Amino acid sequence: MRNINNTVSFLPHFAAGKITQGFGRGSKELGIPTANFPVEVVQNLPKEIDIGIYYGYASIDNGDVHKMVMSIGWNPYYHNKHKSMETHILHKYGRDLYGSLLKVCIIGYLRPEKNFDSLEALIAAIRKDIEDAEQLLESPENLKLKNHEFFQNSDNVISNDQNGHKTEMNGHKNGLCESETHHNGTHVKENN
Ligand code: ADP
Ligand code: RBF
Ligand code: MG
Repeated sequence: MRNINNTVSFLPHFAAGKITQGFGRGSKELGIPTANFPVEVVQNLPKEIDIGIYYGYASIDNGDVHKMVMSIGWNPYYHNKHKSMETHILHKYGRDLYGSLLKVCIIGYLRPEKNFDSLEALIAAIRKDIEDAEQLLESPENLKLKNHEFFQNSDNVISNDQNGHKTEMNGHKNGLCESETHHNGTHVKENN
């Protein structure tokens, strides 16, 4: 049984890693490029954060912070075998970003991941996610996270969010960032 309330209590969640190659379907087939995190970052996601579609903010190589939508899951439409975290940044870069450092702050849950009868239906659903995210990310409470120190620091980052989660990032190892999440005093060690 899904418990989205539990997921939401683990947000916002901060994650970072170098962008890896996905299946090349995002931009070609859908017109919506999605930057993929390495498997290690996916494995570091607290298990309480359920699969589904999320919104938040993202930056590339510590540059400007933009709105984003993210799919966490198995892409049932494509029958993927591996769980993925795919970020579509609401900004036109006009170039490939493979190997760049992607930082995300996952703020809220939009909807469960679904299967669709057609590619058109999947694209329409993602367009609606983007519209919803555009609006939600204008709220003063969410805009505070756009200016979070997580996005401002270029190396060691220790951040505490309003739910008492603490994310420590100790530089980059093999292109990845170490991260630890502390939740209500419980120490959750995540392996890299
Ligand atoms: P892949 O299957 O390799 O992830 P996609 O077709 O999904 O390929 O395209 C994603 C790639 O497009 C990203 O890895 C990044 O290099 C590039 N890209 C350019 N603009 C964006 C953007 N606004 N959001 C996400 N990725 C982008
Ligand atoms: N894939 C699905 O199979 N079902 C979904 O409901 C779904 N929703 C998505 C929502 C967003 C905002 C994004 C960025 C992607 C979503 N995807 C979904 C993933 C999509 O299938 C994926 O980006 C492509 O397969 C390219 O890897
Ligand atoms: Mg992709």
